[in-house]
Parts: sequence; structure tokens; C-alpha cells
Amino acid sequence: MEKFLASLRELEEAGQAAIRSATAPEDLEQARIEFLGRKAQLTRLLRSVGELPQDQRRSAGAEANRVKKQLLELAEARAAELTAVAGAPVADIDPTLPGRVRWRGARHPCTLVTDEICGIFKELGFSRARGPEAETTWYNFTALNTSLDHPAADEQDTFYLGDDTLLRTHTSPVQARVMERSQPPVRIVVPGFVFRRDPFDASHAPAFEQIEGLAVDEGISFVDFKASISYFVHRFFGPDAAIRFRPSFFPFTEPSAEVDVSCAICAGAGCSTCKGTGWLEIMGAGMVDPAVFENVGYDPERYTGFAFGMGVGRIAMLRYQIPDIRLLYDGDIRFLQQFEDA
Ligand code: 2NL
Repeated sequence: MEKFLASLRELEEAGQAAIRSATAPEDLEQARIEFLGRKAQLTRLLRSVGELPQDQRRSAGAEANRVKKQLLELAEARAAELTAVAGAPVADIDPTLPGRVRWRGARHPCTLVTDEICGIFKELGFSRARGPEAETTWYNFTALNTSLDHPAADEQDTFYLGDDTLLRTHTSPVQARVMERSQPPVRIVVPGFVFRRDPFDASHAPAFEQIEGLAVDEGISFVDFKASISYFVHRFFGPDAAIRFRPSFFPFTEPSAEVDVSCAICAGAGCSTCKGTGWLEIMGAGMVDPAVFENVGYDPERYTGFAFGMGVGRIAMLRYQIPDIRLLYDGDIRFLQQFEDA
């Protein structure tokens, strides 16, 4: 009898706990089967009343039935509560309350700028191309007329993954791959992440986004180059932007140029954004070096072309007046939210 009552007490407590903690009709049904079903311990306990001594049967049976009845009632009450929550009457909702304000999500400023730039070049017949971020030294340097003892190829400046593999330092290897597998005319823009061993400071990031472009065909001249770049600059920065091509050097272009646009903040007068010069450098560019054509199997006597490269972060900083490149890559929601409607 002692043991019988002790088991009963245990079942009562466990059953109550299971029923009260049910948060869905399925949980409740599970608890009902476990504590009140045909195979439940309580049912077996009730059946075993007959095995107790004659004089104890009546009170043991009564107590067991009391526990069963109490658990049944509790389960019923809990079932009623659960349906009340699930099927709350419409009248309890106040439709005049303002809705919860939720962030709709936004595109990253670099994505906005990338799409805008690619969209402008699309008007000139350029399509988008992509390629791997892990590259071979051939595609990243050698094919682009850059010898492996060039400073850019130095271990100090580049993340090597192995002797011959590295994280690409520019997106140019994609252009080399496209030229290798297709014949001119080629007109592509190549957006993507590139990697350099730079400290993370206000104007440098070890991983950043770039867009490069390439046009190759018979008869492409320096005039086509200047006209195409000018078209882009005026579409992006507005018809009043002034453009300047400064002579420069890149191993993969000859001649090479640095392209500047007049500072929109001070209209060329000189301010802190343009460091007092009135000009902002926006890209490097030039006519593709014949050696590059040779390396990808194009006849350099037949084909000419131009290429350019720009840092998307830099352009985004100019467009949205962002003072520190780290803001672009911190993932701070308070910064990113500001582009919700951009
Ligand atoms: C910069 C300069 C540049 C290129 C990239 C290129 C690619 C091929 C052939 C020739 Cl396959 N050139 N790309 C050319 C000139 C400059 O980037 O300042 N980038 C951020």
C-alpha cells in the first residue's frame, strides 16, 4: 500500500507538470497518452488494485481514481486554454494600433555602386563576368605582363595560399580567362573582391571590391578609350564633371593613365576631400599592352583594346560621403540601415 501510494503521488506530480507545460495541442495529446492512455502507468496501477490486501483495495482504488479524474480535468482545462490562444477572437485585436516597425533590408552601398557602374557600361555594350577569388600566379601576374619579382607579387603584399596559388590582387585574371576562351570582340566589366596585405585603416582594407573593364576588337583606338571613360564619368558624376587623364604606369597597359574627376564637394576649388587639389582620382586605365594579348593567344598585330580598374569602396565613399572605408566592411546595422531607400 505504501509503495502504491508513493507511485501514485509521483505520477500525479509528473502528470500535472507535463500537462501544464504543454504549449501546443500535440504536446498535450502526448501527455494525455503518457499519463492517461491505455498503456499508462496510472492505468496499470488502477488495474493492480485487485492485488492489494482486501481491506486496502477500496481506499487505494478511490485515491487512484481521484488522481485520474484530476489529471483528466487538468488536461481538459489546458486544451481549452490552448485553443483560446490559437483562435483568439478577432474582436480582441485593435486594428487601429500602428504596426510594428520593421527594417525592410537594404543593399550594401558597394552593391549599389557596382550595379550602377555595370548598368552604365551595359549601355556601351559591356556584359558582366565573374571568376575565382583563388587564382594561380599565371593568371594573376604572369599573363598580365607582371613578373613574379614585381613588388605587387611580393609575399609582403599578397596572400599566398601555396607556392603557385594566391588570393587574387585584382580582378584582371578574370579578363585573361575570358580572352583565353573567347574571340574578340570582347566587352566585359568584372566586379568582385580582391585581396592585398594592407592594414585595415581609414583608406585601406585587406579585402575590398573592385570593378575592372576590358574592351578588345579590331581598330579600338585611344579615342575610343577616352570617349568611353568620359561617357561613364558623365553618366555617373553628372554632365558638369570635369575629367583629367594623367600619364601613369601599369605593367598590363601601354600607355597608361590615371583618371581624375573634378571634386563635386568644392567644385574644383580645393577642400579636405580632394586634399586641396580640386581633383579626385577614380580609376587607373590604359590601352592593353600587346604582351597581354600574346599571353592569352590573341594576335597583337590584329587587335587593340582598352582596360580600366577602380575601387568600388572609394567610389561609394565619394557618392555617399562616407569618411572611413572601414564603415563599409564593419557590418554595423546602424550604418547599413541608412541605405534602405537608396
Ligand atoms: C587600378 C588600376 C587597372 C587594368 C586595371 C587590365 C586588365 C587586363 C589587361 C589590361 Cl586583362 N589591363 N586592367 C588596366 C589598368 C588599370 O586598374 O587602379 N585599379 C584599382
